Amino acid sequence: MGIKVYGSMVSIATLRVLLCLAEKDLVFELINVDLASGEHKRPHILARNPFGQIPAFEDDDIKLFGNQ
Ligand SMILES: N[C@@H](CCC(=O)N[C@@H](CS)C(=O)NCC(=O)O)C(=O)O
Repeated sequence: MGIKVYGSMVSIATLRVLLCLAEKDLVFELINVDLASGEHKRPHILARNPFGQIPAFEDDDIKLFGNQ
């Protein structure tokens, strides 16, 4: 339930999303994805972003992701 962002505080793309959510004063949960260990290429992230990149955004049934 609620807004979930799968990402990392060392990811500029993640920080862009978090900035927008903060500007709108929205409550969200950041689920850390460890880029250094390649976690973004593992199945639980690929299921949320088939390009294997972060961030991936979920708000109940709304699922968003980007790519290059
Ligand atoms: N246009 C995408 C870019 C996402 C992106 O480049 N994410 C980087 C981290 S900042 C990433 O996942 N890099 C790992 C990779 O490409 O394997 C977005 O804004 O969501």
